[in-house]
Parts: sequence; structure tokens; C-alpha cells
Amino acid sequence: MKHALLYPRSTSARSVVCLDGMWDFWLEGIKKTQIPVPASFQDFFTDKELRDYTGDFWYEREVFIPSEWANKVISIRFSGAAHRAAVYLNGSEICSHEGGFLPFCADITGAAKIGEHNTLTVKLNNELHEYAFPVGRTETLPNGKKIARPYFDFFNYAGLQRSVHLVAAPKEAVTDFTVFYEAAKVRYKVSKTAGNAHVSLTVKDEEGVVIATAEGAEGVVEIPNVNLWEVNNAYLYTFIIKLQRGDELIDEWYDHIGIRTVEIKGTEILLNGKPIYLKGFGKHEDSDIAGRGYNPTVMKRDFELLKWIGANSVRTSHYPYAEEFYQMADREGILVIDETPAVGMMNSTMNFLDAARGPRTAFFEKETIPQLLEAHLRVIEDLINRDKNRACVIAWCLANEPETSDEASRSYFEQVFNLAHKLDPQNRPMTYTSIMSSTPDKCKCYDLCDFICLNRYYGWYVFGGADIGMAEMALRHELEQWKAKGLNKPFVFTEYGADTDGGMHKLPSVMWSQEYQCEYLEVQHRVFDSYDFVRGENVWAFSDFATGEGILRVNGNKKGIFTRDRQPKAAAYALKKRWESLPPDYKASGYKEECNNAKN
Ligand code: BDP
Repeated sequence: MKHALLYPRSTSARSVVCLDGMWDFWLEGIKKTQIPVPASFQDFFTDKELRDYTGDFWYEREVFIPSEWANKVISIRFSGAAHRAAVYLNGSEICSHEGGFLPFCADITGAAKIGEHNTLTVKLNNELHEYAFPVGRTETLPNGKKIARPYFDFFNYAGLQRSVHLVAAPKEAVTDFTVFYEAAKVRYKVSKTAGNAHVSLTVKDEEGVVIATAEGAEGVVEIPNVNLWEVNNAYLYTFIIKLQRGDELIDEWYDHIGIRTVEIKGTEILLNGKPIYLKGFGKHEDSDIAGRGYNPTVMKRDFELLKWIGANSVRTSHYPYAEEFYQMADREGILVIDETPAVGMMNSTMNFLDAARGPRTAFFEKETIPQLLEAHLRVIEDLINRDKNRACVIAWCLANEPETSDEASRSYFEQVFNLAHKLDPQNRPMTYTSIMSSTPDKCKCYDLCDFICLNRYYGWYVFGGADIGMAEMALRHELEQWKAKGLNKPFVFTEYGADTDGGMHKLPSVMWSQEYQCEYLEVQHRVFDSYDFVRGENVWAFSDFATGEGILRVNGNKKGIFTRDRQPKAAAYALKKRWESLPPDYKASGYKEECNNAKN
């Protein structure tokens, strides 16, 4: 059944049926209605109680299983069902899954009525717990209302937020495919179910011409005159894997794969051996009405905006995105820091505020930690397994803003990093994003990171508005402390930003005005520019996004450089100007020498 975890693709040996569309939907207290899949359920309804609903809810639809599938292994594949799911076919439970951001599948071969309609029911649950991701808790108020208390700053959207597929595959099937490279030499490994079928690999270029072949489940293919995958200039080869017995085709699956190397040397991030400077954003899967639902129209707009503004990178804050996002990043040549759903690892409903104040909450001493660690290791395995062949993924971000000032976080993260290093066949750089209270003198885990990612809000949560001059001093002071450590690693600002009302102008600036967002960014960039080891800037956030309600959020988080409907704020033009003027290898040692030579 593991074969169905591979991205669902119809080939001459496999059939895929997409189950997206209208599904029946109900939860306690509302009449059965229909809602679309993929989407979050919360933003369709006009009733506030429904939007904030916390608990179990159901999706159901009829699924026809064609009689031609009689000899196949039939699976249902969920690209993501948030946050936990139990799947039933014709009333019998066939599988359950914890976690909303990674794919899982269920074998329905035995349970399915072939040549008939079958009833597929999914019971979902969106409660938050301290032992599951994303971390939070669920409270029952004295008035009886159950409510989710996220320890993170985004709305607790849930539902069948990604596509659902039926997959019919042969009994002897490809279950996994892995590539890693030494430049044009591509090492590959095919895993399959039991059987004696012969494995072969064919590589086609973008014109569809076969340029290399290999035999056997494991080996090396040499790509002649390789077109490397580059930023904004992607090249994707098609790798076709076949299982054959004599002339008979048993199974076939393919993937589009870019060839590139990524490594860190000293303070440089190298792509294909050349230094790169990251310019881009932390994002959310978030849009009007569809919520966190995979939304190809919005995704397309986002990639156009990324190109327009001169960005080259995105962090998938704060969870793995839909698989189609990485496919598009692969095609567009956008670099991705791929993040696990490990967010909220601090005991607070407002961790962004605590980030500034820095109280110790002893999160890693909780009794739920062993169970959370298990969940963490599982998502790392599933994430790396899902995205390991994506050229766009240049690094793994194993957690967002954990309380690494806590001594107990050390052994936890040693285990997390060890597993991730063991699992990634391409040995990509690993990191986590560091919260403001994890200053160089307090952080217990930074040395585990191959590059250091700072989420810093000097000029917003601390020293905002009239105090912005102090913000520059404080940021420089912190960077001086990091410098004194002599880490010889790249630093990337993975978050910095200021909430901004897309309609507000004010001269002179005040916090929340578009002028202030521009001034804030100018201060940060002036500081980044004076430190050689700063090798990237990912602004928080790409666009405004939905959060829970509270006195710090005006209908969501407004730190977007674009509004929620993807229109530019004033800062977008300032960033475009800066990013288009920075050379791709900004701050590289070679680049500096060139500049000096040009001056002399
Ligand atoms: C950081 C979090 C991010 C928040 C951001 C903010 O990583 O999720 O949205 O702060 O406060 O702490 O805007």
C-alpha cells in the first residue's frame, strides 16, 4: 500500500481518480450540508459558533470503484487531513491518522465493493493538544463551549484541506524512489513490493528525448551535458521507473526532478557550488474563504508575485505545504526551506509576545514531551520521505521558535537533528528558527544548526515606533554577540516584520502605517548589510493572514508585504527595488573581491 504514498499519477499501469469536489459535511448541531474539498471548513458559514467549532466533524461522499480494478491494489490517498482523521468505507473503519499536513493512505482492496458505489466517510477532529502538532490545548469554557487555544499565531483551520485520490496500482508495485547526486551523476534507488519484476529507469529531457537509461533497483545514471536546476532558471528531467516481466509492463511511475547540489561552506550557502543570498518570505497557506485549503489560483498568483518582487526563496512556515506547491517551486526555480509542523513549542497562547519578553515556560519539561517527540520524529520521517527528491528544497527547518533557552530542549533536539540527518539522502542543511528569547547567551541548541535562522522583531514587539533608533542598536548588539561566538556559519533572518494596515498612510509614520513598515525594513536591512555572515532575509510575512481573535490582531496578522487578496503594500515596491539590485551572490567572497578590483 506504500506505493500509494508516491504522488498520485496515472500511467499505463496505474489509475488515479481525483475525489475533489463537493462532499457532504456535518457536525453536531448543524444539518448535513455540502462543502468543497479541498478547503478548510471554517470560513464558509455565517455562524460564528461554526467558525470556532472545536471537536469532531464529518465528510462523506460516494465513490465508484470500476470493475477493471478487480485485480488491483486499491487505496485512498489523503494529501492532508487536519488535524486527525478516521476513514471509513461502507461503515467499516479502514485507517486513522494523526497530523494534518502530510499524506497518508488506506488500502481499501478488501473493503471495497468492486463495480459499485461505495460510501467513503471521514471523521476529522481539530482539537489541539500539547502532545500533537501544531501544539496548543483545548479548553471547555464554564458555559460548555469547547475551544481550541493555539500556541501559535495562525487560525486553527481544519478539514480536508488538500486533494483526495483513489489509486489503483498493480500488486507488484514501486513503493519509493530516491535520487541523490554528485553533479551530473545521479544515484538512484527504487523500492518495490515483493516479486521478481525487473526494474529499469529512463530519463527524459524537457523535450521528451531519452537521454539516459539504467537497469536495476539501484545504480547511477550519468546525465550527458547536464542542465542544472538554478534559481529562476529551473530545468526538470522526467525520471520514469518501470517494472517489467519479459515484455509485460507490471508497474510504471514517474517524477519530474531537477538536478542541483546544495551545501554550506563557512558562512556561504552554495547552490551548484555558487554562493547564494536568500531573498524572500515566510508564508502561510491562507486565503479568503478557502482558508488553509490548497488553492491553485492563489498559489499561481503567489508565484507571480514572488517573481515580480525579485524573491528567490520561501520558508513553508509553519508546516509542510501541499505537494503541488513544491512542484511549482521546482518549475519556477524558487528555493524552499521546508518546515515541519513543529510549531507552538512554548507554553503560551501568545508566543509571539513572550518571544519579546522571554519568560521561561519549561515547555520541554512537560510530561507530554516524550509523546510529542515521537510525533516530531514521525513527521520528520514523513516529510523527508515526501519531499526528498524536490530540487527546490534546499534545507529542512525542523521546528519554529521552540523554547531552546530551556536546558531540557537540548536532548530533545539532539534526537530530532540526528534522525533528520540520518534520513535525508541528499544531506541537506538542517535548522530551526530561533525565537527572540533564545539569545546567544541563552540558547542551548544553536550549534545543532547548519545555518542559524533568527526570527527577530526589534522595531516591532520591542523598541517599536518612537523607539526605533533603539531597535537598530539592540539588533546590532545581538549580532555582535553572535559574531563574538565565531560560529563560521551563515545566518538567515527567517522572520522580521511589522503589522501594517494596507489602507493606512501617515506622515510622519506611526506603527501600523505603510510608511512605518518601509522604515522598519530599511533599519533591518541597514543592519543586515553590515554583517557578512547574514546570508539571507525572509520577511514576515508574504501576505496578511488569518489568526485567532485577540487584542493584538486586527482581523488577522497584518505583517504581509501583500494584503490577503495579494495586492502590494508600499513596502512591496521598496523590497522589489532592493532585491532586484542585490546580485544573486551578494556578500560572496568572490563578489567582494570583484567589487574591490572594480574600485581600484
Ligand atoms: C513569530 C511566529 C509567527 C508569528 C510572528 C508574529 O513565528 O508565527 O506570526 O511571530 O508575531 O513569533 O507576527
